[in-house]
Amino acid sequence: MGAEDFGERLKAQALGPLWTVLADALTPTPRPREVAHAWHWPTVRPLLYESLERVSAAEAERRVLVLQNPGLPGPTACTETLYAGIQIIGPGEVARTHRHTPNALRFIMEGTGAVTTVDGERLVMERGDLVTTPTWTWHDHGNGGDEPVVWLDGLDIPLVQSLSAMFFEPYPEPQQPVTLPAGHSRHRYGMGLRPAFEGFPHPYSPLLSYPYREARAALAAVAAADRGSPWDGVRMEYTNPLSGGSVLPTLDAYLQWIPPGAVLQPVRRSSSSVYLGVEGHGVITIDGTAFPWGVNDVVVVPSWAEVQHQNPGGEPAVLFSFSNSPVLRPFGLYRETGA
Ligand code: GTQ
Repeated sequence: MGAEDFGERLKAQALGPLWTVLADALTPTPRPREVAHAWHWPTVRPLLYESLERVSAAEAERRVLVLQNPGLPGPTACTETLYAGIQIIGPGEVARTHRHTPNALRFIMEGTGAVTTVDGERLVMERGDLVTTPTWTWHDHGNGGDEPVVWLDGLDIPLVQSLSAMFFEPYPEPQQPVTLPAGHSRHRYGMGLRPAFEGFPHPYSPLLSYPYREARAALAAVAAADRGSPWDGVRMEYTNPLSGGSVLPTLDAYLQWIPPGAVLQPVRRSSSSVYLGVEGHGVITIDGTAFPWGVNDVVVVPSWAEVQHQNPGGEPAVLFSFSNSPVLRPFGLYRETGA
């Protein structure tokens, strides 16, 4: 009996020969199915505003255009582990309260007057602010202003799905009550102090909002004094003030300054990342393909792709980004070249 027959008899017993698949399983370097891709704001924006007319926030639960990676089959995958979407909420609308095991972060792209409430604390959302809704926290969004508000959502949905750890729960009311004073988490954890009378038992940052006014001022001040890294320029990480680690257990977030005229060095990382243009414009070259970006453009960088940043303009370029590196680091799976 031949090898073919042996293969069939193995298959019938839910067995398989490793020697025929080993080279595809244990590859020398990562082979992500996600591909590099850019979503340009002038293209996305009219479609997003069209969705405002086509579906209500109440019908949609969340009115979001998902950034679907062309290389991945799933409807909610930007990389094998990361989800990204652009959410719009109209004046007077509420995106009702729910909670889920995926962690979420939001970076406000345009509009003013929206708020997110997280476990009883109301957080204002202004352009450039980073607001987190960590795992299993109740959260709802509202827009009390008179214009639509738009933000980038970053979540770990594909990771949580692959681990079969998805849980979701709706809140009994559209909006949860605001039970905490304005500035609650900021006063407790955002002033270089922490409450000495209580611990914080969660695996995420107790700070839920990182205002752009402050982050931008810090970035500009550091960039005035330092060139930063050869690969990233002045890249500052949003941190958990209790641990110094990432803002969310599975997601880290950065604000990055690339000076006028800069051509940075190429780097590969075993994390995958999503970038958002915040100020100015630049070019991210990914495995030899140039992706020019402007304000509110989104660029996805696959795992182990070679990335190079340039700022051909005369103004500083500012990028927001998030990645899955916190999931890799504790297990010795994070690698980067050049470091
Ligand atoms: O705002 O809670 O883009 O639950 C995807 C899932 C946003 C949200 C998304 C969500 C949310």
